[in-house]
Amino acid sequence: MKMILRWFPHNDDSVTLTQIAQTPCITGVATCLPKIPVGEVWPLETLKALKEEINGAGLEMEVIESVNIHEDIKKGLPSRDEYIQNYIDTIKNLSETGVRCLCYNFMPVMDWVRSDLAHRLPDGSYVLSYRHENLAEMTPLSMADSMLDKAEGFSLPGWEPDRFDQMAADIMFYQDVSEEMYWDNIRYFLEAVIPVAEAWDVRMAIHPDDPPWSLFGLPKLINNAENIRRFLSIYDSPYNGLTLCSGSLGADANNDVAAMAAEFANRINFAHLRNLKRVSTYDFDESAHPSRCGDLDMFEIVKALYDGGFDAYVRPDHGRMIWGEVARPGYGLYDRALGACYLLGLWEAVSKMA
Ligand code: DNO
Repeated sequence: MKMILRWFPHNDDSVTLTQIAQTPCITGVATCLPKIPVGEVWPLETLKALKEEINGAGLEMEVIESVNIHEDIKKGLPSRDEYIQNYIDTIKNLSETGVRCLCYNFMPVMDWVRSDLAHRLPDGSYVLSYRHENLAEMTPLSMADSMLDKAEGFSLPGWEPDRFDQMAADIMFYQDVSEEMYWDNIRYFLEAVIPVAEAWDVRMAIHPDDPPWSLFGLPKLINNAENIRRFLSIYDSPYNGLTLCSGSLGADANNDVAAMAAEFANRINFAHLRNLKRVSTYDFDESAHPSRCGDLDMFEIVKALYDGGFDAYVRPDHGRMIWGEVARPGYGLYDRALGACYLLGLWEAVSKMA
């Protein structure tokens, strides 16, 4: 198991590589090139320069989060072949730079969603929170505005401004896309891309839908054990794997995240481990990582991974904003560093108990 932290390049992060390297037992970062428009090939030279910078700080660049998928691929349009070819070329460039794991998602139109990126808890810390009714009342544009409004001037992964103009039209488009049609589009992508990932030794790791239920009538498919089973069986290869995101899946109380960790352990190529507190069926606040701070039993999840033979990348996920830190929501240093140490402690405990 390798413990890593997410980091954004090109002066778009309040956290430095040196700070990450000084955090105990962190071996590398999960990073990205957010300025490259979705659908274009990630250039080898840019990747090499990024790797050099990261390696220079004593850290590895083995994980990319994320290469986003062009909407035409998700929509199943004829132009998808061109974008799939670009995705394939990007995978080859990533491989040549030493990347071994690629986290991505297949969420239509928008990536993760929250109604408040700075929800104040009684202890004065700030967390990401989700209130379903507040979101249902918003338009996609007002939602994007409210997300960016609290981003402290940093870019928000998955909320790149170049998506905004198209959002309303894209949402309309998907009203006629059935879940089975969307499964077909996923299959088409996997059948083209996974053989290349195998040949170039880059393990793909699909991120679950966050939240794991539908909003604006959009298809959401990577959201529970049954659908993940189906997804993994579409292309039965360790290179067609999962990012087990405990916080995304765990927002739905029907999802037993530890059971999923146990069942899918040998197909989990990346784990995002964080906790949350459910407020009602479709409402939740993110929380500090330890089990007693939220509704998820982090010990059971880590134990299930360990017992299942999991041997890939883990990162703490969104942290709270604490100790007066100003950072991209969810991605400050302090609470994620606390989370990493806690998760490393759990891992050491379960491995010594085994
Ligand atoms: C949010 C992240 C997501 C994730 C993508 C993966 O903070 O977990 O943006 O990186 O969904 O493609």
